[in-house]
Amino acid sequence: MSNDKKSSELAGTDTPDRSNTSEKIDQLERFREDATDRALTTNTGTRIADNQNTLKAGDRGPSLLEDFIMREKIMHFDHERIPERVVHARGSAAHGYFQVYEPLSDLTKADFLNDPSKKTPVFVRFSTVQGPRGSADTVRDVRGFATKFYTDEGNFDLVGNNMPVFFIQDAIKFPDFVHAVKPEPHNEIPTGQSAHDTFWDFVSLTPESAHMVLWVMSDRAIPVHFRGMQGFGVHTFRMINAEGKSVFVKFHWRPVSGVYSLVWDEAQKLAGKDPDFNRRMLWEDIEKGDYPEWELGIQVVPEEDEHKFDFDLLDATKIIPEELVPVRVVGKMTLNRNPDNFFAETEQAAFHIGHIVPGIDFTNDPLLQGRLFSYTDTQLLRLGGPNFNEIPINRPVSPVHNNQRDALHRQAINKGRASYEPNSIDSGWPKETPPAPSGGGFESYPERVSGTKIRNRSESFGDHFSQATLFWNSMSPPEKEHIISAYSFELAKVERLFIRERQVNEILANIDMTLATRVAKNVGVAAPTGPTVAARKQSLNESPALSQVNLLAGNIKSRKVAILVTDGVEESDITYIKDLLMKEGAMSKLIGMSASPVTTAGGSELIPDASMEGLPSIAFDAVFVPGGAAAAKAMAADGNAQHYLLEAYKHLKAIALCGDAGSLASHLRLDPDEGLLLASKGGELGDKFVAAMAKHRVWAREPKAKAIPA
Ligand code: HDD
Repeated sequence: MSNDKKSSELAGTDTPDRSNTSEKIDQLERFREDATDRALTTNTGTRIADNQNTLKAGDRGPSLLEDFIMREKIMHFDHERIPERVVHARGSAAHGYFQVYEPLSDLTKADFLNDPSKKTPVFVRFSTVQGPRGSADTVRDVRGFATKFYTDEGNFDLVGNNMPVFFIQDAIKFPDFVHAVKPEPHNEIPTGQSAHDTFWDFVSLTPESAHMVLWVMSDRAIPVHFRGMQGFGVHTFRMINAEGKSVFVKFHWRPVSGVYSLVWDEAQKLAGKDPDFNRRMLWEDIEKGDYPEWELGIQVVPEEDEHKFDFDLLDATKIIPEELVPVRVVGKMTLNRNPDNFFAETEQAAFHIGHIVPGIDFTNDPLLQGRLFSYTDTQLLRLGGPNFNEIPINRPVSPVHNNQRDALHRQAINKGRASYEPNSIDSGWPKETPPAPSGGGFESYPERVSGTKIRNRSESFGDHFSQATLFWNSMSPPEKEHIISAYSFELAKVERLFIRERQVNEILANIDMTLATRVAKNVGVAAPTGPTVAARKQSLNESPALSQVNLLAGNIKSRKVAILVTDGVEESDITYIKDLLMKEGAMSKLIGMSASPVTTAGGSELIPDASMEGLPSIAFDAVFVPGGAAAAKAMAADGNAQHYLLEAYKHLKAIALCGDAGSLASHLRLDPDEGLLLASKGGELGDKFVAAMAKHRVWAREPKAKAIPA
């Protein structure tokens, strides 16, 4: 790649190129193509006169083989698809930047974590794991949260998930796990779901998965928006400072919007009515300038404390509870630009846990170690050879020079005759850079390693249930109910009774007997008699930081409200609520019984943004119904309008009914509660409406809401 300074200025003992990052990004951006005002050409630059007709022998005659224009076009089209990712195939992404708050020089020499004035460009891809590229967004699944930092010292990829643990402890089990969770091999069913025999067969035989499966059965697996998800690096990493001192680190992304989820019925309906729900929200929020933000947090463990926990830091099925090691918030990431081209950017992005920079290093976590092989290997197939880092989205902003040459799809035109080292023909260039303090070349942490060559799992990895129990104990009552429902839903779909029994008796009974007994009853399995594994003494019984109830933002910024309108609606209520929501940073849309204009009680015309069918209540966080006698009467008589309100009520959303619209509550036999609000004027319930939305759901309503048909 020759998009940078002269090599002689960069290598050897020179410091890394610190020229303006935005200049370097501009260099990368030269790959972005805009065809406006440009002639249509072939791939070899010949301008095309006719793009409508194949070259033929006469108007009605046979096509001619010499038509290089048609053949080139069809050939390219025939090869448009590349293999989708074997996991995390369904995803969407955005560009943005990261800025550290304070220099972290005490912990790391990584340049992008030491200069608060520096905006490091990032590209973030969110994904589901199980389903193919075209599957629905809102399925119950882990979400991938992969961040590529284009730092001045090379790319750093933080390839994490929205859950802090993983299903397995050793990478050699990954193909087994993935084969089990993917659609079953004989009929390729089910898509985007773990509710089937092979998944539960595997996890019920693999106790180390107990903790992660509990997370997947929790509300974390059905996020409303990507911007409402936490992210985790999962593994314990190392940071190394300029003095060569190392600490252990866990990475956290904390959404500024707070953490919140769908309810299950809503998630299932969205999968059908808007399979692109998460993708669309990310896109629309960025387009309208409401940028998703996350703070980066780190948990830091000094080397000398490595063995002081009830669990092993190298075991990816364990968290470090925040009550034991608090999360230090160190910077912020903002996503502010949508990709121009899904394929070129999102699909061709190649993340790799092995893309690190000086100041960050690996640990011996056997899951992490195996990933170091897998991510490069998979790109060879997916992106067609070893030059995938030359694809624009994968190019670093720092200079690249080495003696690697040739191979499929090579972009760089390497000058010089020496592609080996040492050489004297090209004066020895490119040369190594010594590590800090004199240079800045990457140096692995000189961890002392010794041991017998062995295939074995350390005994310190042997406790599979204590942290699952910790997670369960930390849930609020509604969250516990949802977990019970999720296990019951999934296991009820497992055809083989012995798999259901094994999961209940050998896994759930070791997490919590109430959980096991309740699920057993729901899936036709005899109640378990007790745990099969003795509980281990733990230093913590609960971790409040794990419950989403404690992770809300306390405001309604970016939330979405449906304002239901029809003829006779009271316009002053609409004006009031729109102003209020705008002030709070929330968004509203006018939803009509059809998409046709409506006439307000005062005689003015309003054009709905969508119809009730077009944007159902599941697309919103709350519903507001303005006053107006004729409007209330029309809605009471309309099945779609009734369904809209009943569904919002069932999904525990805030609902405001103003003036005459209040009669809809009694008509639908809904009792007012802290989220179902009635008042003669919109202005009287604004604050309560905002407060109810800020709590995200009216959990106290849940038992009553069960009586409403889905
Ligand atoms: Fe992985 C993709 C996250 C374990 C092998 N993984 C992939 C992506 C994410 C993760 C977010 C999608 C990246 C993107 O958007 O392109 N994976 C994880 C996490 C893990 C994990 C958090 C455990 C802590 N993965 C893991 C193991 C292996 C892999 C143990 C193999 C031994 N993962 C892959 C892969 C993928 C991948 C096959 C598929 C496509 C790709 O890499 O580029 O190599």
